[in-house]
Amino acid sequence: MTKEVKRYTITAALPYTNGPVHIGHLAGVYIPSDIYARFLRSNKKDVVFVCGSDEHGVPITISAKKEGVAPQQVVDKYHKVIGDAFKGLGISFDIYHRTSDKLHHETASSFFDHLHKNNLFVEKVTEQYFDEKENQFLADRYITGTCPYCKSEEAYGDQCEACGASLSATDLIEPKSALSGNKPLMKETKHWFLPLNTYEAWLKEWILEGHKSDWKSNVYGQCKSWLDQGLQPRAVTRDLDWGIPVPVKGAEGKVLYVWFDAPIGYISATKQWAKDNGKDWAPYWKSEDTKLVHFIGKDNIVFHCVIFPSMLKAHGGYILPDNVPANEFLNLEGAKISTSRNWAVWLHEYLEDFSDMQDAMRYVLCATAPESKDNDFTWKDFQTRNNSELVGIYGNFINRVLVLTHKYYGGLTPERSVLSDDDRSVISELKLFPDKIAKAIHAYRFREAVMEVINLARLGNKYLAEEEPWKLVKTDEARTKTIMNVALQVAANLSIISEPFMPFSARKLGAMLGLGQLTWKDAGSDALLIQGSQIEKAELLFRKIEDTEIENQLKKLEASKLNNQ
Ligand code: B3M
Ligand code: ZN
Repeated sequence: MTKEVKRYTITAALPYTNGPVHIGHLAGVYIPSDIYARFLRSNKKDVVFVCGSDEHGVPITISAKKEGVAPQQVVDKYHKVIGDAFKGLGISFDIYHRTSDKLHHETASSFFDHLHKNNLFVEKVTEQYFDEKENQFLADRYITGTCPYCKSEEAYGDQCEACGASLSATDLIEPKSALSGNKPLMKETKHWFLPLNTYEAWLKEWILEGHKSDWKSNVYGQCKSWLDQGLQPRAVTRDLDWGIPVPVKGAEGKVLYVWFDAPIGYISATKQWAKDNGKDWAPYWKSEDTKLVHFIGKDNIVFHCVIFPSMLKAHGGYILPDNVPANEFLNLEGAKISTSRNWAVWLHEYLEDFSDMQDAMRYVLCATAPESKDNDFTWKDFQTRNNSELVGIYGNFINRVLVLTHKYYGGLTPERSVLSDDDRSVISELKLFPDKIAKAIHAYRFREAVMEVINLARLGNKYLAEEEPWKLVKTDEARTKTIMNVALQVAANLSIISEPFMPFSARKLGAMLGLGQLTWKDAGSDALLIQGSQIEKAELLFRKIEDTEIENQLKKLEASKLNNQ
């Protein structure tokens, strides 16, 4: 018996603030999570949608060293760039927090302290790679080498980004320091370990039995291969001077491992949001009638399905994620997106170059999302989908309906008289769309869901093409009015069901139709627009993308390829 859900806590992976976000992040995490949050809000659910900047971790200290500035300056810069870019694309977080914030330090520190005080860590003195020249221990990201699994020469000490394998530094072949380039030596240091092995049996029960049918196969498969290999204790502290100090006497110079503190960032973000909005944060993380969903990319699966749940289980009193619908990777023009090689479409740059086309990117990245396997973004396909689907189908339908309503009736919704069989079949098909889309969204199949929006616009176009009101307007006024009334109801429905996916054009369409704030329960109705209601002048919902605009983008990519050779 499925439990009643009273509220939803939706988390989106916290982007590292050592660079801007790109279309791969959007397709993998931020667009699906935003669609899910907007859809639930449209259904009047109690939702908190949290994200924030992931400001610790070694990549940031590497960027700071490269730029010759303090890590705080690096994170301040990109926290703003990323936060502004998300706003620009309509990613509707209830809060976009940050892990360098005091409240997060307190939250993560007391979380660690609780586990430590209850002896839930294993303390171990181990040998770690140490860079003599830099006189510092090397955290995982400061060690590069060859991946033992896929032989990629750019693997890091904690993870291989090429094949997603989670690594320990000692797994690397021919390790070298990312600071000095020298071969590191081994030196003793004490760290605190989360004994994942003690949670292995429980994780197998909770995931491999409990989520066999509702977690996506790419997620379930990665969890299974991880659990089948057996879990080892995992260090949750590091020898670093940037991060959250380990709250234990004698642990000076050590900080919480970034992947220990970052997921707790979801909790501290919720706390801040609750404080800002006079709410109690606890039910969103502690009540069994809360549905917790983590939106992430596939390289974060082990942290969100194995490590963070083990931390929550160890701590006690927290709920566990109901689902972790991770997406696979998006490639760009046939190559892996790479921050270091600047092979990416950066969100903040897209918003500058296509300032009026937020929904086009939202639509295309949703329609081509790597939901079950890696996918490829090409600028040509982006132009084609925008021009043929958004402009050619959806925009064209809306424009025809509004132009004809103004031409025939001065922009007033005409009355409807006797319905024909065709009218009835359109109206009965219309009623099915909200549930079809809802079902797909609840199953995290956003590609399928957004195609139904286009299918409703297709239905509208087909109806107009078959009924040809322009041929009847002089001879059969009552019939023409009925056709235009039905077509207007289809347009009104599109303003509701498109909102989670394309909020900018949905708002514009709603305003043109003179509709108030409609919600999902209004969708499916064939009486959203009453007779005589004023329809505003038709404005284009979408514009065509010219070949020159695409050529410019491809030139930009080629230039970055040349700069990185
Ligand atoms: N900062 C994102 C990444 O691996 C990582 C997510 C943290 S979510 C708690 O790119
Ligand atoms: Zn690898």
